[in-house]
This record gives sequence, structure tokens and C-alpha cells, in this order.
Amino acid sequence: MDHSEQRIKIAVQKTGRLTNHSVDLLERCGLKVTKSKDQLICYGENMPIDLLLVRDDDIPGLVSDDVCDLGIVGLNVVEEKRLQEEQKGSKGMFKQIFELDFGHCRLSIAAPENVPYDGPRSLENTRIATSYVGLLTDYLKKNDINAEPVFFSGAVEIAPKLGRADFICDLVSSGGTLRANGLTEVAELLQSEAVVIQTLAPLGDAKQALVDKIIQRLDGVLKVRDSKYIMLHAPRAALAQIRELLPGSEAPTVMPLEGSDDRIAIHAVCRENVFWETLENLKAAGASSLLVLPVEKMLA
Ligand code: PRT
Ligand code: ZN
Repeated sequence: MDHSEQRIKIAVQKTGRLTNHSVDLLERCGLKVTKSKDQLICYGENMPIDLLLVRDDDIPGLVSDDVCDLGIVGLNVVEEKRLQEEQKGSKGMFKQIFELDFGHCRLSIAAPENVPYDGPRSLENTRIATSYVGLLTDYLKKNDINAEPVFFSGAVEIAPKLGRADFICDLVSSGGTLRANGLTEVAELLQSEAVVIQTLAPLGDAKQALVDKIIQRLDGVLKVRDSKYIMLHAPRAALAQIRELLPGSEAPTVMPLEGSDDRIAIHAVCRENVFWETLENLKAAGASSLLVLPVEKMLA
């Protein structure tokens, strides 16, 4: 029996904006890896999971072709691949299963500052430079606009200056690149973040159980990121008011305080950050001995 068949392969971006976040997240899920000499694979030491380090654009294809079982990639790349396949009349063989809350950006149309824009109709009979022809074509079709996508593989923002396009359609995060090139965002096509995709090929029970375990751990890692454990003492009469003040908490643990009939200890996990203002409000409600601790791991 070939044991490599029993290992999960996850496609991860080799070098780029998603690389560190992706590897860091998997390490937080308990995976320890060693890089191969050619730096193309990270072998899992303590779990039967290997990471294939590739260009982000290749990730949906590798998962679709069942070379990898899972992939971590931007939704923008996933949706572009899906639409390209759809526009060719075929179907991507992968499904999106989990959002990872990093790599946030949006795909937007931007106009040079001197070009008037008055809604999607202003795009009629124009040329729009983009690397996202699939997503742009879909947007134009849905808005019943006749415009020409002009494919640029990079540096899309200089296309209007070169006289190659009237508008551009590209990813934006801070907006700094658009500003630096005298462009203004006029329409948003897609909100994106990194997601996990899974092959549609059947995994078998053992592999599927491992995938489920990884997803559960990823969920735990994401949940604890902003979670805090809060401990405080308070008058028993203030319990209802204090529960109201605890941000994003479920049922707290309430314990009697030794030697005191009317004061209690309250412990709670808060699913949001606990700010100084909250502590000050809790203190004003009668709380004392307030402690806020980070949460290391959580399994719901
Ligand atoms: O080599 P490879 O093909 O793997 O890498 P790549 O160059 O295609 O991708 P990379 O590393 O730049 O981005 C990987 C993923 O990060 C993208 O597919 C998105 O899902 C996500 N992401 C998040 C971004 C941005 N933010 C982003 N700002 N990808 C690109 N940009 C670029 C954008 O194209 C523009 O040139 O950054 C510029 C705009 O940024 P602001 O901050 O000036 O608005
Ligand atoms: Zn890429």
C-alpha cells in the first residue's frame, strides 16, 4: 500500500502576501513542518499533512485536479478560476469550505481622476484593464454593459497612462496604489479574503476525518484570536448588570467568595477584545480585582 496516498496535501502560496499567514495558521493548528531542499514542499513531522508551495494562481487548479486535497488561497483567485471555467462551459472541481479572516481586499473598478463616472453606464464602450477578466466579464454581463476587458498580468494601474485602457479593475486594500496613480475607486465587484478550498474528489474516511479535524482546529485558532478570559469580583446584586457589560460572552461561571455572603467571583470567556472602557464600566458597576487574560486554545 502506498502510504503517501494517506497523507493530506495542502497547496499554499510559495512567496507572497498569503504565505506567512497560511503557514503560521497551520502551525497554530499543531502542525510541525520541515522544508524540502528544493523549498517546494513542507513535510509534516507530527501529522500526515504536507504543504505544497506554489503560485497562488495555480492553487484552484491543483485542488481541482486532485493533486492537492486542500488549498489556501484568496477568494478573488477562486472566483476568477470558477468563472473562467464556467465561461468555458466546464466546472471547477473544488468547493470553498472555510473563510480564514486574513488577506482581506476588494476587487474594484477605478477611474482616472479626470474621467467622469456616473454609475456603471459610464463604462459603456470603454476598455478596462485587468488581470481578472472572468470576474470583470461577469460584472459587465450582470449590469448589461458592453465594454472591453484588456488583459494585464501586472501593473494594471499604469494602463490608463499608457493609453491602453479607460478604466482599471484591480485588487485594492489600503487604496494607496490607486491614489499614487491618480485613480479613484468607483465600483466594488468582490470582497475577498483567504479561504480554504477542498477537492470534490472523494477523500475516503481517514482523509476526510483529518480534514474535519484541521477545519475544527482552524475554527478554534480563529475564535481565540480576539477572545479574552476575564475574572472579577462583584456584589451578587450587580450580576445582571455585569453580564450585560461583558462583551460577546456566553454564560459566565459564578462562584461564591469565601467569607463573604454578598460578593461573588465571575469568570467568563469574551469572544471580543476587552477594552479599558469596558473594565472602567465594570468597575463603576461594583466589580473589583479585574483580570483579563489571553486565551491560548479553544475547542467548542
Ligand atoms: O507569485 P504569486 O502569483 O503567488 O503571487 P501574486 O503576486 O499573484 O499575489 P500576492 O502575493 O500579491 O497576493 C496574494 C493574494 O493576497 C491576492 O490574491 C489577494 O487575495 C490577497 N491580497 C490582499 C492582495 C492585496 N491585499 C493587495 N493589495 N493582493 C494584491 N494586492 C495588490 C493589488 O493588486 C495592487 O497592486 O496591492 C496593490 C494595492 O494595494 P493597496 O494597499 O495600495 O490598495
Ligand atoms: Zn498570483
